[in-house]
Amino acid sequence: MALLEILEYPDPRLRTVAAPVAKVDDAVRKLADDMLETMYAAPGIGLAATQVDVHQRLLVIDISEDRSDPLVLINPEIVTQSGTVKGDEGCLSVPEIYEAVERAECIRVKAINRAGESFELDAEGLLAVCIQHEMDHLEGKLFVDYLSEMKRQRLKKKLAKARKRDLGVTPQQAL
Ligand code: GNR
Ligand code: NI
Repeated sequence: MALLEILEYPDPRLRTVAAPVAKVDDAVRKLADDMLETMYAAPGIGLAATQVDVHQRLLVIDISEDRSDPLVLINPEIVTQSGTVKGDEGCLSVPEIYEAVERAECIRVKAINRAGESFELDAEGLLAVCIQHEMDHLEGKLFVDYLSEMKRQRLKKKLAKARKRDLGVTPQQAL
């Protein structure tokens, strides 16, 4: 297993639209395992292949308290959806930012599992939100895209400052 590097906003590679996985082979299973390890280490409750610069339609999720329920969704598609909910979201590619986003409340998703078998899953609550968040990544979309232009500009500045701070440079010096 291996830890993968997570791309951070505004990296243009996060805007790539992922291609369907043609065949679930050992390379795809290894990618899923590495993504799970990366997600657990981050820590996060979900991770899309796009975030580790692999542009294939694969995502991993584990919303369980004790991190014992890994889910691998390959070529996921929303079959039906209903209701709306608005809740705060965060993203490993947009560190330290949390904002409210509106999502479908209940979804039915069709996907392929790590054995290459097709399955359907009914989701609501945090799981439904997380699946929609991850599927957006596969379309090159980020939760900050749902915010107003003003909020997004403010957030970009905040992220740039945080990055300079993490490099040990004060914003004043960085000018
Ligand atoms: O770890 C994560 N937490 C989270 C919280 C609320 C809504 C969505 C998420 S997904 C996020 C991990 C991530 O960035 N996945 O792409
Ligand atoms: Ni994310």
